[in-house]
Amino acid sequence: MSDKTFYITTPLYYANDELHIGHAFSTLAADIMSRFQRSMGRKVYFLTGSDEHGQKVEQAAKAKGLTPIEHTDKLVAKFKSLWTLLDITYDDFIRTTEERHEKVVTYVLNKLWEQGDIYASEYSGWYCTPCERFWTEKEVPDKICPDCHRPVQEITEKNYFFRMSKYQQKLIDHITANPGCIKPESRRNEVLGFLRKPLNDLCISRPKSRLQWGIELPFDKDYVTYVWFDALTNYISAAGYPYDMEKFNELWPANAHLIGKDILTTHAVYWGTMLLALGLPLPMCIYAHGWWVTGQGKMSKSVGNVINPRELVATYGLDPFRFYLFREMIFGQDATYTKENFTNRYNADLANDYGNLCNRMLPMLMKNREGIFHKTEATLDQTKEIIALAKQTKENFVKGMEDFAFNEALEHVWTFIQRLNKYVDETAPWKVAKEGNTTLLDEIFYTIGEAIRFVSVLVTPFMPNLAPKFLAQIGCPQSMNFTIKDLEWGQLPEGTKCGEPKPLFPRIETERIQALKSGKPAKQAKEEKAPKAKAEEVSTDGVITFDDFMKTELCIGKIETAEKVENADKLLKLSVNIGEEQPRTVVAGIAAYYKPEDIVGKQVLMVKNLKPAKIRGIMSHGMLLCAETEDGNLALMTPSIPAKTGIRVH
Ligand code: ME8
Repeated sequence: MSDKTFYITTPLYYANDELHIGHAFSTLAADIMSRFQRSMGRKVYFLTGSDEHGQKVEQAAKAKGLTPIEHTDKLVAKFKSLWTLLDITYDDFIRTTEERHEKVVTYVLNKLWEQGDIYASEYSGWYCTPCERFWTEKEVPDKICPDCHRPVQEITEKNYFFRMSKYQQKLIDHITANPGCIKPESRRNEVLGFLRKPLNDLCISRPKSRLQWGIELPFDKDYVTYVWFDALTNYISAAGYPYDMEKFNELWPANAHLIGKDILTTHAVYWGTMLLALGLPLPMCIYAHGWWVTGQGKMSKSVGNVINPRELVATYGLDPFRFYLFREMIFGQDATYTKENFTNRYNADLANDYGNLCNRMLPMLMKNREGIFHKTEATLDQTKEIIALAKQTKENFVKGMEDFAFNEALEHVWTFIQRLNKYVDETAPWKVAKEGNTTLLDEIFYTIGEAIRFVSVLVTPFMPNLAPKFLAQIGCPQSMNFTIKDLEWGQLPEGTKCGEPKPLFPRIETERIQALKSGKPAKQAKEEKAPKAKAEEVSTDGVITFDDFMKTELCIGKIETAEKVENADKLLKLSVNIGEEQPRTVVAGIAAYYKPEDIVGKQVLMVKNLKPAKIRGIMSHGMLLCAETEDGNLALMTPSIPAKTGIRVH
């Protein structure tokens, strides 16, 4: 790993409107990567900012009765307050209206003008005002903008052009020789495909008669600079070019420009050729991630399907929000946000898997070993397996992160957490405590404690507030300041005393759980305020007769098959053998707690004579009995020893 400062950037978001989770996602990706790199011992420079010139901003300000700068000042304050809320650790926030930026744009324009890479020409084309771009006759046969689908107008005017075409072959050669320079691979292929056609030169000016709000061209006072030419330059202006070359040489080339796939061409082609013309190295990697979409496609204000990050943070907390976005999206592909899917992720991964580990172990440690971890030799095969897996998990996590595969990195950690929960089941420390085998008990506790430390250090870039709280719960002093780089098994000191156990991820109560608790189907449980009872059959204190009870036929069933129900994260479709000719199909809301492969073969208690009901198009006939566990999980009721399948339960 080189000593160069890891320089990472986000797009400069348009200061024309407020930000949504799509923008938050790009900035969080850069934040998580920055935190990870710092934890790997590297120096980091993390740049974000605001794109403040151009027609979109000018129009948005006008609509509000403000001057452009009054308008952008207000929005920039909102951008910054969102980044504070999301705990974004940027090193620099650049505004394209700042003098330090404007003077670099002027420098670049002058340099390219003087070297002949910018020229004036009469231009006639079809202009789209909202997109601020020209289209050729061929590109708009129906006179509708291919991007925003609004009408375009024919305009003929003198403009200034950057000789993008001159650098086309150089750019192709660079992208071909550097496979990692545009990621993922599919986006690199997209750019190479685009470059197969001859590139037009880029119109980099706008006459002031049409647009006032921009950086004036140094060689023609009647024009301002095209907003993309201006904005892209931020990546070098913030890095010190050309006035602080010491800083610039430490930072440039950028390690990563994180962007969404919508602005790939501007970054890979416009920016790439601009840098080639300036004689500067190209960024090491442009990473174009996918979009967050809702049921109605890509989020946009005009469609009205925008998810506000502030609301999600207020509802679920910051760290679960940060975690969800990266666990759910395969970086590079699109992902769909739904409330249901958020709740399921939270309950399954955070409340159950991660939160549970601490909640299960710490009270036992306090009860049996006065809350103290003792370092012992690893004697059990399972302990040795956990230690080996911890090391492997760190390696896989680091590899995933270095490759921007955030979700893969997290996947490795969660596989480890799930193995740990099994370790607790297999080693059954509550039994070992009863037998009085304190050496073995210490081995088990230390293994779990050390594993929680491993997990918490790894996930700190994603959950910078709660992961350290897990470390505090197992007693790690803050001063130990564990880093991913130095993470080794066995660093939890002998004699560490655990802190106060507190559930850090309280379960989100879904309608289904409320229904399970109340014993009513979800819809009914929601609709019914008070259970209806027949006065003549049920006494006023809720006591039922033997005959009433006997109306409910309970039996032992054996789960033969289990599979997830498509598009329903909470449901499993089970076929349950209850000794009848055909197994029963039962749809159960347990997918957040049980994986299909874990419950096949299990015996369960089932209500046999429940009226069949259609759930998600599947006829479900029967209901499994479940109970909430002390730590907020859901336990399927099973016989304590194998019983006869199909037998009635009294
Ligand atoms: O394009 N899902 O600014 P912008 C994921 N000013 N990411 C999304 C998203 C979504 N639904 N919506 C937006 C601009 N983004 C220019 C950039 S850079 C020199 C100039 C993110 O405010 C994503 O990173 O329209 C996308 O590329 C960016 O916001 C666009 O932000």
